[in-house]
Amino acid sequence: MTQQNKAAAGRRPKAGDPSQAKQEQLAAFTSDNIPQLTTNQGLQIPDNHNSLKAGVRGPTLLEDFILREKITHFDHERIPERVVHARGAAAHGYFEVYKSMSQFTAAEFLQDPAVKTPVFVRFSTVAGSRGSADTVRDVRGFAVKFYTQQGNYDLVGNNIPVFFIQDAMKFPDLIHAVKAEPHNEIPQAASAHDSFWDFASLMPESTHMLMWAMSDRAIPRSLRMMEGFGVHTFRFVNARGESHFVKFHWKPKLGIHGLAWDEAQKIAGKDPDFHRRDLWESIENGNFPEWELGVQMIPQDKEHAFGFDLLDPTKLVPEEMVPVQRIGRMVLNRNPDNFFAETEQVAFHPGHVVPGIDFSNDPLLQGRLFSYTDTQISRLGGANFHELPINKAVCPVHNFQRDGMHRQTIARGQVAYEPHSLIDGKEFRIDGGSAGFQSFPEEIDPPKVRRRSPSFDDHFTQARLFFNSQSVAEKEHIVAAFRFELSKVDTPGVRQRMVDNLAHVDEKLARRVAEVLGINAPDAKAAAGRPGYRDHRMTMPIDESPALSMQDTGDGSVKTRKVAIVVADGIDSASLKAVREGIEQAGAKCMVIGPRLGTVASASKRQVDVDGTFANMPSIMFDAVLVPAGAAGVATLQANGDALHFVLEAYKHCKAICAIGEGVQMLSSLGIGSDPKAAPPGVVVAATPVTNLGDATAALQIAQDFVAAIGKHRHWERAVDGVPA
Ligand code: HDE
Repeated sequence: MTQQNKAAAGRRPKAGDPSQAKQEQLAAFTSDNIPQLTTNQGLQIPDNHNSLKAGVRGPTLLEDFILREKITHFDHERIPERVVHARGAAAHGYFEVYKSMSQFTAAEFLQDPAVKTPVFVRFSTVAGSRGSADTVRDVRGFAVKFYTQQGNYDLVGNNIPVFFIQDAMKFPDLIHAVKAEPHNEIPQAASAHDSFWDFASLMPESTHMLMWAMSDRAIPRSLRMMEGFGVHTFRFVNARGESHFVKFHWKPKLGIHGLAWDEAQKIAGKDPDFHRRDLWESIENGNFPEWELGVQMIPQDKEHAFGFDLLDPTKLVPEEMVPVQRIGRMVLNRNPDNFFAETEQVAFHPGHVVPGIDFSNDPLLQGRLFSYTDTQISRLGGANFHELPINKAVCPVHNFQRDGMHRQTIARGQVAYEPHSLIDGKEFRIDGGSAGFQSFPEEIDPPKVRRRSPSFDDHFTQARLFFNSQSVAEKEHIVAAFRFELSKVDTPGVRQRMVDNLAHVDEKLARRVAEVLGINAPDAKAAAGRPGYRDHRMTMPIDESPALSMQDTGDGSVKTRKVAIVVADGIDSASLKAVREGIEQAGAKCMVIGPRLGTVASASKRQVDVDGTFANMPSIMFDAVLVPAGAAGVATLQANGDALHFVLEAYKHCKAICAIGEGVQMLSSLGIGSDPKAAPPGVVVAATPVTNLGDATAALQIAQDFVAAIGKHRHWERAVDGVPA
């Protein structure tokens, strides 16, 4: 680790010590030296409650410079929100490489496993405004800023590996179509409206990305449980100037998991901060989210070996064709101290690269290289946004750029130009040798054209590959998502055009989507006759790519999963104890949910603390539900509509459910199969209260079965169409 890196890492508060900032604040306020309120000039303020008036009942005086300063500052507190990715949450952490990548890249932060490079990561939704809900159906931004000794490197990616469009020229159109419609600003943070599907149906190149956006990838269970992708093809360049094309991946340790769509919509109302709260709390609790950085590397001379174009951002490189090598890991271990100063003011840019990482000619990436600095200038108020603490490089920065709004640096001396000789009489030179960033000297000598490469003309093969690679349940969710979205489109012609396009992905998919939309059966030929349609089919050597499915990802761990224990007066608390312990030992968090806050009295007159109510902590806040034993308690629960809804809704959302003793009757009364030998997938039934089993091993077994069921995330194979929750 270099000295500077050590210093940078050392400056940061101890990882996982959430109380540090609070303690510092508390210390300041409890010492004898309580900080005085002052104006921004440092003038002590004697009274922060009353403005200066002509008499106690008289008008406020313009003279009140203290009031004026305070109100003026308040009036200017807001800055423009990001034009896309406005809603986000972020965290600090570090990245470390497993072994030197010098064979492929000269990037210094990818050389030494002993170096911990500080990172700041911002996750976001794309379409919604800053105050919109977290769990909407949308792509998630996954932007990582590495504070390296060679300058800041930003990997500004998404949780979906392809994009809607192939050329930056279409980006403003895409965003205008997907954001709320301009005449009435409806709907907020949703793609389910006419203008988005109008555009998408007229841009068949978006079909592959639409398949991903309609999958559960677009409604993640947690920001900690999603993949990240650099999307474009980049280059690694080593010290000898040799280049490999590279695709970047972030692989989450916890696997890739989604919500149920009904659940996602309900959470958007009940807890719009669901994802940012989850990220914040897991870091506060020391459960640091972790990803591995993966790369797919393709030698320069294999550029044309794939049947699709590596420069086309609507295509991915299947992992079965080029394996992902995991080269390092990233851990997020510190929450920001101040949302505005860090999460809001952070300025990412795909053009923030370091020596050894370079661009490809992907026309979408090329456009991005312009956009990001440009947008920061209006969003952050000028050209000096790189001086904000969160954006500042940790290595020395030296150039002759000067002045501008809010300049922090005080540049000294007479010389603000280059070349120069006035400083010490010698000529100042920039090292023109091999040091610093060198663009890969790709040979280019083409004519100027405003055209799309014909190698970008296949719009459906990879959409089909994605669909073919999904599990049965995942396919069902995609059908349901298309149905939902298109049913929100008022214009039948748009619905028709979209299903006609889908017929080129999968005939059955298109037919099933069309069935509920009050339109004609999909017409592949009609789609093929429309402008924008291209189907220059490329040969893919594979029909399926298992790596594209979310099923069975992660290590089955239940760490940080949330389990609700439903209670009422008369519950058998003893029956709970061993099972609860087993769940908590496995790393899940249990919360007791009842009809009211405070306590309920167990059958043996013990007071059981209640953490939340059926109303304020509904089942959608949990991954699993435990119904304990106790005849009186279960009878009370069965008479409570909210409690019944709680369990049934969790069942409908395919969550793990465990019932013990009389709790099993509650399942039966809800129509949930409760025969221990033939319980539905993910339902663990112990007809005898654990306490009566007289055997700790039996309790342990129930806990283990329940933990295993929670570890599978959701039991999507469960038949729940008829469940009325
Ligand atoms: Fe962005 N994008 N983008 N984008 N993007 C922005 O920059 C843009 C694209 C992505 O957490 C903006 O600072 C253009 C692809 C993320 O702060 C803006 C094009 C991918 C974030 C912008 C694209 C992304 C942004 C808005 C097509 C995945 C949030 C605010 C040529 C690889 C970063 C800002 C954060 C943000 C422009 C396409 C990812 C306007 C012109 C493809 C994760 O500059």
